[in-house]
Amino acid sequence: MDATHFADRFTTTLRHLRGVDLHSASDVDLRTALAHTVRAELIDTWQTTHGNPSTTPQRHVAYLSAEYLLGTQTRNALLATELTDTAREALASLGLSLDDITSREVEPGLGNGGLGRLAACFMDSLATLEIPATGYGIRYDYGIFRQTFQDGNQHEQPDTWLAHGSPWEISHPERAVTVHLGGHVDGDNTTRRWVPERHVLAIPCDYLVPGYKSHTVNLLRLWSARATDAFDLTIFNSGDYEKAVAARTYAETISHVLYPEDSTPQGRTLRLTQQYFFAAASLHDLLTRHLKAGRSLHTLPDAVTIQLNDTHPVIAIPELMRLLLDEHGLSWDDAWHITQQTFNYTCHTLLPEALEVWPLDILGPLLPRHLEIIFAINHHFLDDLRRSGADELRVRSMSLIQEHPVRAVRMAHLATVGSRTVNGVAELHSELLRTSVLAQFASYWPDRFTNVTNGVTPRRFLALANPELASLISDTLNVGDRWLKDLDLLRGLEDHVDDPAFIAAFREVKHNNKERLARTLANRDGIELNTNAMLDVMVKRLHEYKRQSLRILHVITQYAKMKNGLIDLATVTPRTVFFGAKAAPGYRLAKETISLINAVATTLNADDEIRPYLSIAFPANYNVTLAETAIPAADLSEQISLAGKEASGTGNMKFALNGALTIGTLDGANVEIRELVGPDNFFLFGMTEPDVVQRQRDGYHPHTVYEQSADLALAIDTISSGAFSPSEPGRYESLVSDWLWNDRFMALADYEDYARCQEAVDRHYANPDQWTRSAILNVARTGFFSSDRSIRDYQTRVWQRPTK
Ligand code: F58
Repeated sequence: MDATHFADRFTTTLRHLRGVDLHSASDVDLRTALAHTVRAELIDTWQTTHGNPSTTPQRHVAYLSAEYLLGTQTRNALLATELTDTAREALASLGLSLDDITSREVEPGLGNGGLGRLAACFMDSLATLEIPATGYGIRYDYGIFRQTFQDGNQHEQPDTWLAHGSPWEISHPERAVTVHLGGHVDGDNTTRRWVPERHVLAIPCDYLVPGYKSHTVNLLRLWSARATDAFDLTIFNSGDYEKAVAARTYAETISHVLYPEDSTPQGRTLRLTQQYFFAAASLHDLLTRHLKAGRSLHTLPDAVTIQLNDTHPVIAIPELMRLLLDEHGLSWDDAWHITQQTFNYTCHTLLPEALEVWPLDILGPLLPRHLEIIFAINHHFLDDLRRSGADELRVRSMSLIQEHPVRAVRMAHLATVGSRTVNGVAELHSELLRTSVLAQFASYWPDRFTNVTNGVTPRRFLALANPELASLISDTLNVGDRWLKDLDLLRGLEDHVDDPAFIAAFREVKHNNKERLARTLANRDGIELNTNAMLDVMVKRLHEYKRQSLRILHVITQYAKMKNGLIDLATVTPRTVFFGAKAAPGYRLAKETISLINAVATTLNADDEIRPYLSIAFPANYNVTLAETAIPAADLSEQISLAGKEASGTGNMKFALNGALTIGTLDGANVEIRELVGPDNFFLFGMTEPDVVQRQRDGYHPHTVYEQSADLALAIDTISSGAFSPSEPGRYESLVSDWLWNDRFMALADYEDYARCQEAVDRHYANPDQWTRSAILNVARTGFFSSDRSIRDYQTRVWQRPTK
């Protein structure tokens, strides 16, 4: 398509779809028409990809995830279809700017953080690698809350991403699937029949997922809940209008809002309803397609492989069993074989409190037949276990049912028993799954466990986010943009690490990215960014284990020393410390940490003497769109979780790929990043995972650490003195006392080593050639972290394994 053709289609779409002409078009009209113009291209490709599933030789991948943190769509679709320049030229010929139109696009924030963003990267890579796949999830009316700060405290506003419609969505109410809930189970020992009490409709809302320069467009199918008409009508006829409205409300509540949790599941009925709602609708979709293609249910595992993104969709395991047993009349053994060979489970955590359990008194009333099936699965499993010689202690600890503090289903156990493969998301994480979290399962089924280290899509996080670096890479490597599909080619940059012209160009790109971030922050937040300072960035959900507290304590020490004349300002490497973080609404300590960071920011940024050397930028509402501007501008990437707690991290990979150096612990994928970039190009500090275990065994007393570290004490005492809360000196007492007497994630224990390591960062930065060299080597050596590589690993280690 050339620019004239594009412009023509665009203006026609504007007229026919929005009923306006160029002169009367609003921002929303322009955005919508642009999206539809590009979407039309994708639909043509999509029809060839999904034309006839029965001729597809590869297993179809079904990715089940309660979250997809997509980011904006238009620029990505233009990139994938190679229409960016065409669109730019076309719009310019109409007196419009592509960048203006796309910069106002609203991102669908249908995820909390890393897990949801990973799902989005994987969808991109599946399509790019031309693997037939469908992503299934929930179309929340409201995504992750919009964060605002009032007096430095986090407030949550509803995320109204659908206010002006969603031009990328194709909704099919006529293809609604009915999902059943509640009720009871009838029948005798041999035939069981679920008699549900309620019925809701699941409406498929489809998003096209284009592969980059590929012939594949996959589908992301998000389910939206609606009341069934039949249900409404019965009640309407009885004249009870309030009850009818209540039924509608009940149904529509299911997909109304994303739970803004980060790692502690809250065990609410609505959450389980959401999980079952999308798992059931997705399985219905998969089975219908399978049967329509004339295939037998016995061949399901050969045709389809289902990847469970954490335990949120794991209720699909008993649901498939129910369909096979109750609806299709298969024997238990056949149904179990099919089920167990179809599912695979990815675990994303190491925190015990993040492992989902569903109390029987929630699960039973909502899904009575599923609970029976879970008991039966457990019965068979525990029998086998006993036959293998396991003692009762082992049997109890591996059971799918926990007895204390309340009887509940352990979803990670159900997932492990019901899946062909279980994987962790980084080498260290997978190892810790095998040796601690799921150790007993790993010794029982050693072959079931594997690792697939996470990755990120270079299309969004390099080509779109960092166009200047992308074109520098293309110019330097001389392979066009082939590297975007084969990220290991970045290795070729190592040949240029001593080339002065390349070094200068690389440095200029980084500086331009800082200028771009500065413009964004000025417009978006009214924040002024010093583009001549080192940009030190910590962006991620706020959680104790990630240790934003460690970062802010060190900033406070530096500030206090500068104020007290303990640091000669003339020797200081100027830094801006950038934070982006949302806290779960009910997470008190996390919200206090946000308040503290904002208070310190206010104090530092208002101090004319200090600000040129040390300042804080903490824009509210960090999201994918802001990440795309912040990450390319960063010099230093803070990945400072307590070793053994961050499953992988994916932000860490995005920073390294964009030429930031990492200061980090040996945790998650940091371990692999450091191995690849080399110890000279990575700032390592802190306890290792075995150190942590040992220290906890020996008895950890944070107050003693405080007494022994003058610098740490200086930071904590400065807070306690009310330096950041003059009208209320005791404002941060709860944080301080938690550090001194609890400090579950041992921020204090790692403080001294962290401070030492930050000095090494300053020294390295003081030598720009040395720093840039390290930054280039980070880019050159981290091609491994493309999500294309992750997906290839899933193909060979998980999806293409022969069925047994
Ligand atoms: C994250 N988990 C891990 N969970 O923390 C991170 O290390 C990893 O890189 C990433 O997954 C991808 O594997 C995560 O983001 C959630 O957000 C859940 C949302 C639903 C409630 C429980 C936490």
